[in-house]
Amino acid sequence: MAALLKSLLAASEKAAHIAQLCRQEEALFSLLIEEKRGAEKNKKFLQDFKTLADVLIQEVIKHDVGKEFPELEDHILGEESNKFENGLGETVVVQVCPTQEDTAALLQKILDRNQTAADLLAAAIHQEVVLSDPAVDEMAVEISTENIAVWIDPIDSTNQYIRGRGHVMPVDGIYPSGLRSALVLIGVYDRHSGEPVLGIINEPFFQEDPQTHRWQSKYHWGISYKGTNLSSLSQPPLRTSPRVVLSSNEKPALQKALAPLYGEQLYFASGAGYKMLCVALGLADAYVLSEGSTFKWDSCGPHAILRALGGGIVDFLLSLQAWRAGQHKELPGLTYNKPAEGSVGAERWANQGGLVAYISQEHLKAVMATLVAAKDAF
Ligand code: 2IP
Ligand code: CA
Ligand code: CA
Repeated sequence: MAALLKSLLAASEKAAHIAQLCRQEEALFSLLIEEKRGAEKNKKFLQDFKTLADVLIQEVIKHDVGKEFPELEDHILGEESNKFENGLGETVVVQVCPTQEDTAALLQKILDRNQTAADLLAAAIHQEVVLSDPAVDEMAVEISTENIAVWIDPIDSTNQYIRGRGHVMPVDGIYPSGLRSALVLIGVYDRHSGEPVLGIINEPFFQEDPQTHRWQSKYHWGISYKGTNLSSLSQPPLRTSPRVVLSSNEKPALQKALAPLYGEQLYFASGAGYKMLCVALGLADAYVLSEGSTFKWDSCGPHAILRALGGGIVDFLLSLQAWRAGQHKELPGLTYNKPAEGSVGAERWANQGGLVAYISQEHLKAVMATLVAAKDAF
Protein backbone atom coordinates (compact mmCIF):
# COMPACT_ATOMS: atom_id res chain seq x y z
CA MET A 1 0.00 0.00 0.00
CA ALA A 2 2.83 2.37 0.84
CA ALA A 3 4.11 1.65 -2.68
CA LEU A 4 0.78 2.61 -4.26
CA LEU A 5 0.43 5.75 -2.12
CA LYS A 6 4.01 6.71 -2.97
CA SER A 7 3.47 6.16 -6.67
CA LEU A 8 0.26 8.23 -6.69
CA LEU A 9 1.87 11.03 -4.67
CA ALA A 10 4.85 11.15 -7.04
CA ALA A 11 2.44 11.28 -9.99
CA SER A 12 0.52 14.12 -8.30
CA GLU A 13 3.78 16.04 -7.84
CA LYS A 14 4.62 15.63 -11.52
CA ALA A 15 1.09 16.71 -12.40
CA ALA A 16 1.45 19.79 -10.18
CA HIS A 17 4.75 20.60 -11.86
CA ILE A 18 3.18 20.47 -15.33
CA ALA A 19 0.32 22.69 -14.13
CA GLN A 20 2.86 25.20 -12.77
CA LEU A 21 4.97 25.02 -15.92
CA CYS A 22 2.04 25.93 -18.18
CA ARG A 23 1.67 29.15 -16.20
CA GLN A 24 5.35 29.94 -15.69
CA GLU A 25 6.98 29.32 -19.05
CA GLU A 26 6.23 32.05 -21.55
CA ALA A 27 6.04 29.57 -24.47
CA LEU A 28 3.28 27.62 -22.72
CA PHE A 29 1.60 30.50 -20.91
CA SER A 30 0.96 32.34 -24.17
CA LEU A 31 -0.84 29.24 -25.48
CA LEU A 32 -2.96 29.01 -22.36
CA ILE A 33 -4.02 32.63 -22.64
CA GLU A 34 -4.51 32.49 -26.40
CA GLU A 35 -7.38 30.09 -25.77
CA LYS A 36 -9.49 32.89 -24.42
CA ARG A 37 -9.55 34.70 -27.74
CA GLY A 38 -10.00 31.65 -29.88
CA ALA A 39 -11.65 33.05 -32.98
CA GLU A 40 -8.68 33.61 -35.30
CA LYS A 41 -6.88 30.49 -34.30
CA ASN A 42 -4.92 28.34 -36.71
CA LYS A 43 -7.18 25.50 -37.68
CA LYS A 44 -4.40 22.96 -37.26
CA PHE A 45 -4.20 23.89 -33.62
CA LEU A 46 -6.17 21.97 -31.02
CA GLN A 47 -9.24 23.90 -29.97
CA ASP A 48 -8.03 24.25 -26.54
CA PHE A 49 -4.60 24.27 -24.95
CA LYS A 50 -6.24 24.20 -21.52
CA THR A 51 -7.74 20.86 -22.47
CA LEU A 52 -4.36 19.66 -23.73
CA ALA A 53 -2.77 20.52 -20.36
CA ASP A 54 -5.57 18.61 -18.60
CA VAL A 55 -5.32 15.60 -20.91
CA LEU A 56 -1.54 15.50 -20.62
CA ILE A 57 -1.62 15.53 -16.83
CA GLN A 58 -4.19 12.76 -16.78
CA GLU A 59 -2.17 10.66 -19.24
CA VAL A 60 1.03 11.18 -17.25
CA ILE A 61 -0.59 9.94 -14.04
CA LYS A 62 -2.08 6.98 -15.89
CA HIS A 63 1.24 6.16 -17.55
CA ASP A 64 3.45 6.45 -14.46
CA VAL A 65 1.12 4.58 -12.10
CA GLY A 66 0.18 2.01 -14.77
CA LYS A 67 3.88 1.25 -15.34
CA GLU A 68 4.35 0.35 -11.69
CA PHE A 69 0.97 -1.37 -11.30
CA PRO A 70 0.07 -2.88 -14.70
CA GLU A 71 -3.04 -4.52 -13.19
CA LEU A 72 -4.43 -1.01 -12.61
CA GLU A 73 -3.86 0.29 -16.11
CA ASP A 74 -7.41 -0.31 -17.35
CA HIS A 75 -8.91 0.99 -14.14
CA ILE A 76 -7.46 4.49 -14.08
CA LEU A 77 -10.08 6.86 -15.39
CA GLY A 78 -10.48 10.59 -15.36
CA GLU A 79 -12.40 13.60 -16.49
CA GLU A 80 -10.74 13.88 -19.88
CA SER A 81 -10.62 11.69 -22.97
CA ASN A 82 -7.18 11.40 -24.62
CA LYS A 83 -8.62 11.62 -28.13
CA PHE A 84 -9.54 14.95 -29.50
CA GLU A 85 -10.02 16.71 -32.77
CA ASN A 86 -8.09 19.64 -34.19
CA GLY A 87 -9.74 22.33 -36.29
CA LEU A 88 -9.22 20.28 -39.46
CA GLY A 89 -11.29 17.42 -38.12
CA GLU A 90 -8.25 15.19 -37.52
CA THR A 91 -8.33 13.01 -34.43
CA VAL A 92 -5.26 13.26 -32.26
CA VAL A 93 -4.48 10.77 -29.50
CA VAL A 94 -2.47 12.30 -26.69
CA GLN A 95 -0.20 9.82 -24.97
CA VAL A 96 3.09 9.46 -23.18
CA CYS A 97 5.56 7.79 -25.57
CA PRO A 98 8.44 5.47 -24.56
CA THR A 99 11.06 8.22 -24.88
CA GLN A 100 11.15 11.97 -24.27
CA GLU A 101 12.07 12.54 -27.93
CA ASP A 102 9.03 10.58 -29.14
CA THR A 103 6.73 12.47 -26.78
CA ALA A 104 8.21 15.79 -27.94
CA ALA A 105 7.65 14.76 -31.58
CA LEU A 106 4.02 13.84 -30.90
CA LEU A 107 3.42 17.09 -29.02
CA GLN A 108 4.99 19.06 -31.87
CA LYS A 109 2.33 17.70 -34.20
CA ILE A 110 -0.40 18.61 -31.76
CA LEU A 111 1.05 22.05 -31.09
CA ASP A 112 1.47 22.94 -34.74
CA ARG A 113 5.28 22.63 -34.73
CA ASN A 114 5.84 24.77 -31.66
CA GLN A 115 9.11 23.10 -30.72
CA THR A 116 9.86 25.10 -27.57
CA ALA A 117 6.48 24.32 -26.05
CA ALA A 118 6.71 20.63 -27.05
CA ASP A 119 10.23 20.25 -25.59
CA LEU A 120 9.31 21.92 -22.31
CA LEU A 121 6.29 19.69 -21.83
CA ALA A 122 8.09 16.50 -22.88
CA ALA A 123 10.92 17.18 -20.41
CA ALA A 124 8.41 17.64 -17.57
CA ILE A 125 6.49 14.52 -18.59
CA HIS A 126 9.59 12.31 -18.57
CA GLN A 127 11.21 13.80 -15.49
CA GLU A 128 11.75 11.31 -12.70
CA VAL A 129 10.13 12.40 -9.45
CA VAL A 130 11.69 10.85 -6.36
CA LEU A 131 9.48 11.24 -3.34
CA SER A 132 11.13 11.50 0.02
CA ASP A 133 8.53 11.35 2.77
CA PRO A 134 9.28 9.24 5.88
CA ALA A 135 5.63 9.30 7.01
CA VAL A 136 4.65 7.57 3.75
CA ASP A 137 7.52 5.05 3.96
CA GLU A 138 6.47 4.03 7.46
CA MET A 139 2.86 3.45 6.52
CA ALA A 140 1.88 -0.23 6.61
CA VAL A 141 -1.62 -0.84 5.24
CA GLU A 142 -2.06 -3.68 2.77
CA ILE A 143 -4.71 -3.24 0.10
CA SER A 144 -5.04 -5.46 -2.93
CA THR A 145 -4.65 -3.56 -6.19
CA GLU A 146 -6.83 -6.24 -7.83
CA ASN A 147 -10.02 -4.71 -6.45
CA ILE A 148 -9.47 -1.01 -6.81
CA ALA A 149 -9.83 1.68 -9.43
CA VAL A 150 -8.77 5.32 -9.71
CA TRP A 151 -10.54 8.61 -10.56
CA ILE A 152 -8.43 11.59 -11.64
CA ASP A 153 -9.33 15.24 -12.02
CA PRO A 154 -6.08 16.53 -13.56
CA ILE A 155 -6.98 20.16 -12.80
CA ASP A 156 -10.02 21.10 -10.77
CA SER A 157 -11.22 24.73 -10.85
CA THR A 158 -9.91 25.21 -14.38
CA ASN A 159 -11.53 28.64 -14.66
CA GLN A 160 -9.43 29.93 -11.79
CA TYR A 161 -6.38 28.16 -13.23
CA ILE A 162 -6.73 29.99 -16.54
CA ARG A 163 -7.51 33.32 -14.91
CA GLY A 164 -4.46 32.77 -12.76
CA ARG A 165 -4.80 35.33 -10.01
CA GLY A 166 -2.02 34.50 -7.53
CA HIS A 167 -2.61 37.18 -4.92
CA VAL A 168 -6.20 36.86 -3.77
CA MET A 169 -6.57 37.60 -0.04
CA PRO A 170 -8.04 34.80 2.05
CA VAL A 171 -11.07 35.36 4.28
CA ASP A 172 -10.44 33.59 7.59
CA GLY A 173 -8.04 31.24 5.78
CA ILE A 174 -10.42 30.49 2.88
CA TYR A 175 -9.42 31.75 -0.58
CA PRO A 176 -12.64 32.84 -2.35
CA SER A 177 -10.98 32.50 -5.79
CA GLY A 178 -7.61 32.50 -7.55
CA LEU A 179 -4.89 29.96 -8.22
CA ARG A 180 -5.09 28.49 -4.74
CA SER A 181 -8.32 26.71 -5.68
CA ALA A 182 -6.75 24.92 -8.70
CA LEU A 183 -5.98 21.39 -7.51
CA VAL A 184 -4.92 17.96 -8.73
CA LEU A 185 -7.35 15.35 -7.37
CA ILE A 186 -6.71 11.60 -7.27
CA GLY A 187 -9.11 9.14 -5.66
CA VAL A 188 -8.91 5.36 -5.27
CA TYR A 189 -12.08 3.36 -4.67
CA ASP A 190 -13.13 -0.24 -4.15
CA ARG A 191 -14.46 -1.59 -7.45
CA HIS A 192 -17.05 -3.77 -5.73
CA SER A 193 -18.41 -1.61 -2.92
CA GLY A 194 -17.73 1.72 -4.66
CA GLU A 195 -16.37 3.17 -1.41
CA PRO A 196 -13.43 5.58 -1.48
CA VAL A 197 -10.31 4.14 0.13
CA LEU A 198 -7.42 6.48 -0.67
CA GLY A 199 -7.28 10.12 -1.66
CA ILE A 200 -4.71 12.70 -2.71
CA ILE A 201 -5.18 16.44 -3.05
CA ASN A 202 -2.22 18.28 -4.51
CA GLU A 203 -2.13 22.08 -4.38
CA PRO A 204 0.20 23.16 -7.23
CA PHE A 205 -0.08 26.81 -6.23
CA PHE A 206 0.33 26.52 -2.49
CA GLN A 207 3.11 29.07 -2.09
CA GLU A 208 5.02 31.47 -4.30
CA ASP A 209 8.74 31.88 -3.74
CA PRO A 210 9.19 35.66 -3.26
CA GLN A 211 12.63 35.62 -4.95
CA THR A 212 12.12 33.37 -7.96
CA HIS A 213 8.32 33.81 -8.23
CA ARG A 214 8.12 30.06 -8.75
CA TRP A 215 5.19 28.21 -7.21
CA GLN A 216 5.64 25.41 -4.73
CA SER A 217 3.16 22.60 -4.34
CA LYS A 218 1.83 20.82 -1.27
CA TYR A 219 0.08 17.48 -1.06
CA HIS A 220 -2.34 15.88 1.40
CA TRP A 221 -3.41 12.25 1.58
CA GLY A 222 -5.79 10.03 3.47
CA ILE A 223 -6.55 6.32 3.66
CA SER A 224 -9.72 4.77 5.01
CA TYR A 225 -9.63 1.03 4.52
CA LYS A 226 -11.16 -1.80 6.53
CA GLY A 227 -11.26 0.16 9.75
CA THR A 228 -7.81 1.70 9.40
CA ASN A 229 -7.78 5.47 9.05
CA LEU A 230 -4.56 7.33 8.29
CA SER A 231 -3.89 10.81 6.93
CA SER A 232 -1.19 13.42 6.45
CA LEU A 233 -3.69 15.78 8.10
CA SER A 234 -4.89 15.64 11.68
CA GLN A 235 -8.47 15.86 12.81
CA PRO A 236 -9.19 19.57 13.24
CA PRO A 237 -10.31 20.73 16.70
CA LEU A 238 -14.02 21.35 17.33
CA ARG A 239 -15.07 24.89 16.47
CA THR A 240 -17.27 26.93 18.79
CA SER A 241 -19.16 28.71 16.03
CA PRO A 242 -19.52 26.47 12.97
CA ARG A 243 -18.76 27.57 9.42
CA VAL A 244 -19.96 26.38 6.03
CA VAL A 245 -18.34 26.89 2.64
CA LEU A 246 -20.56 27.17 -0.46
CA SER A 247 -20.27 27.69 -4.20
CA SER A 248 -20.80 31.34 -5.12
CA ASN A 249 -23.57 30.02 -7.41
CA GLU A 250 -25.42 28.29 -4.58
CA LYS A 251 -29.19 28.89 -4.43
CA PRO A 252 -30.25 31.70 -2.07
CA ALA A 253 -32.91 29.32 -0.64
CA LEU A 254 -30.18 26.98 0.61
CA GLN A 255 -28.19 29.85 2.08
CA LYS A 256 -31.32 30.99 3.92
CA ALA A 257 -32.08 27.48 5.15
CA LEU A 258 -28.59 27.17 6.65
CA ALA A 259 -28.72 30.53 8.45
CA PRO A 260 -30.00 29.13 11.80
CA LEU A 261 -26.90 26.93 12.07
CA TYR A 262 -24.24 29.24 10.67
CA GLY A 263 -25.56 32.77 11.12
CA GLU A 264 -23.04 35.00 9.37
CA GLN A 265 -20.45 32.22 9.08
CA LEU A 266 -21.14 31.57 5.40
CA TYR A 267 -18.02 31.45 3.20
CA PHE A 268 -17.83 31.27 -0.57
CA ALA A 269 -15.09 29.70 -2.68
CA SER A 270 -14.43 28.44 -6.22
CA GLY A 271 -13.54 24.83 -6.94
CA ALA A 272 -15.43 21.82 -5.67
CA GLY A 273 -12.18 20.09 -4.63
CA TYR A 274 -10.95 23.23 -2.88
CA LYS A 275 -14.14 23.50 -0.81
CA MET A 276 -13.70 19.85 0.25
CA LEU A 277 -10.08 20.63 1.14
CA CYS A 278 -11.29 23.55 3.31
CA VAL A 279 -13.44 21.05 5.26
CA ALA A 280 -10.53 18.58 5.63
CA LEU A 281 -8.26 21.39 6.86
CA GLY A 282 -10.86 22.47 9.42
CA LEU A 283 -11.34 25.88 7.78
CA ALA A 284 -15.04 25.00 7.46
CA ASP A 285 -17.16 22.29 9.09
CA ALA A 286 -19.18 21.50 5.96
CA TYR A 287 -19.59 22.15 2.24
CA VAL A 288 -23.20 21.85 1.11
CA LEU A 289 -24.07 21.68 -2.60
CA SER A 290 -27.71 21.41 -3.62
CA GLU A 291 -27.05 20.65 -7.31
CA GLY A 292 -25.51 17.90 -9.39
CA SER A 293 -22.62 20.02 -10.66
CA THR A 294 -19.76 17.88 -9.37
CA PHE A 295 -18.46 14.55 -10.67
CA LYS A 296 -16.94 11.35 -9.29
CA TRP A 297 -13.43 12.62 -10.12
CA ASP A 298 -14.09 15.78 -8.04
CA SER A 299 -15.15 14.05 -4.86
CA CYS A 300 -13.47 10.60 -4.72
CA GLY A 301 -10.04 11.71 -3.45
CA PRO A 302 -11.28 14.37 -0.98
CA HIS A 303 -13.96 11.91 0.22
CA ALA A 304 -11.29 9.33 1.21
CA ILE A 305 -9.34 12.01 3.09
CA LEU A 306 -12.47 13.20 4.93
CA ARG A 307 -13.31 9.62 5.92
CA ALA A 308 -9.81 9.12 7.26
CA LEU A 309 -10.43 12.16 9.51
CA GLY A 310 -13.82 10.98 10.81
CA GLY A 311 -15.96 12.86 8.29
CA GLY A 312 -17.29 12.00 4.85
CA ILE A 313 -19.50 13.02 1.93
CA VAL A 314 -23.18 12.09 1.57
CA ASP A 315 -25.71 12.58 -1.23
CA PHE A 316 -27.66 15.78 -0.42
CA LEU A 317 -31.07 14.78 -1.84
CA LEU A 318 -30.99 11.14 -0.74
CA SER A 319 -29.91 12.17 2.75
CA LEU A 320 -32.74 14.69 3.02
CA GLN A 321 -35.20 11.94 2.05
CA ALA A 322 -33.67 9.49 4.51
CA TRP A 323 -33.66 12.04 7.33
CA ARG A 324 -37.29 12.95 6.68
CA ALA A 325 -38.14 9.23 6.82
CA GLY A 326 -36.58 9.03 10.29
CA GLN A 327 -33.22 7.52 9.30
CA HIS A 328 -30.66 9.61 11.17
CA LYS A 329 -27.72 7.21 11.06
CA GLU A 330 -25.64 5.98 8.14
CA LEU A 331 -26.92 8.47 5.63
CA PRO A 332 -26.28 7.55 1.96
CA GLY A 333 -22.62 8.26 1.23
CA LEU A 334 -21.38 8.93 -2.30
CA THR A 335 -20.04 5.88 -4.13
CA TYR A 336 -17.80 5.72 -7.17
CA ASN A 337 -18.28 2.53 -9.17
CA LYS A 338 -21.67 2.92 -10.86
CA PRO A 339 -22.73 5.35 -13.57
CA ALA A 340 -26.11 7.08 -13.24
CA GLU A 341 -28.74 5.17 -15.18
CA GLY A 342 -30.32 6.93 -18.12
CA SER A 343 -27.61 9.59 -18.40
CA VAL A 344 -25.06 10.04 -21.17
CA GLY A 345 -21.49 11.40 -21.38
CA ALA A 346 -19.93 13.03 -18.33
CA GLU A 347 -23.39 13.26 -16.72
CA ARG A 348 -23.21 9.51 -16.09
CA TRP A 349 -20.56 10.22 -13.48
CA ALA A 350 -22.15 13.31 -11.92
CA ASN A 351 -22.97 13.39 -8.22
CA GLN A 352 -26.51 14.11 -9.36
CA GLY A 353 -28.16 14.55 -5.96
CA GLY A 354 -25.72 17.23 -4.78
CA LEU A 355 -23.60 16.61 -1.69
CA VAL A 356 -22.79 17.41 1.90
CA ALA A 357 -19.08 17.12 2.78
CA TYR A 358 -18.57 17.19 6.55
CA ILE A 359 -15.81 16.92 9.09
CA SER A 360 -17.67 14.95 11.79
CA GLN A 361 -20.85 12.89 12.21
CA GLU A 362 -22.14 15.38 14.79
CA HIS A 363 -21.78 18.19 12.35
CA LEU A 364 -23.51 16.27 9.56
CA LYS A 365 -26.46 15.71 11.89
CA ALA A 366 -26.60 19.43 12.69
CA VAL A 367 -26.66 20.24 8.94
CA MET A 368 -29.42 17.70 8.21
CA ALA A 369 -31.59 18.79 11.15
CA THR A 370 -31.23 22.44 10.08
CA LEU A 371 -32.12 21.70 6.44
CA VAL A 372 -35.15 19.62 7.32
CA ALA A 373 -36.35 22.26 9.80
CA ALA A 374 -36.33 24.76 6.93
CA LYS A 375 -39.53 23.03 5.75
CA ASP A 376 -40.48 23.92 2.19
CA ALA A 377 -37.11 25.17 1.05
CA PHE A 378 -36.31 21.99 -0.96
C1 2IP B 1 -15.56 22.15 -11.59
C2 2IP B 1 -14.91 23.17 -10.68
C3 2IP B 1 -15.91 24.24 -10.40
C4 2IP B 1 -17.07 23.70 -9.61
C5 2IP B 1 -17.69 22.53 -10.36
C6 2IP B 1 -16.65 21.49 -10.79
O1 2IP B 1 -14.59 21.27 -12.08
O2 2IP B 1 -14.47 22.62 -9.47
O3 2IP B 1 -15.24 25.26 -9.73
O4 2IP B 1 -18.02 24.72 -9.42
O5 2IP B 1 -18.63 21.93 -9.55
O6 2IP B 1 -17.25 20.47 -11.53
P1 2IP B 1 -17.97 25.75 -8.19
O7 2IP B 1 -16.68 26.51 -8.28
O8 2IP B 1 -19.19 26.59 -8.36
O9 2IP B 1 -17.99 24.88 -6.97
P2 2IP B 1 -13.60 21.64 -13.36
O10 2IP B 1 -12.91 22.91 -13.07
O11 2IP B 1 -12.69 20.43 -13.33
O12 2IP B 1 -14.48 21.67 -14.56
CA1 CA C 1 -13.52 19.14 -11.50
CA1 CA D 1 -10.91 19.36 -14.38
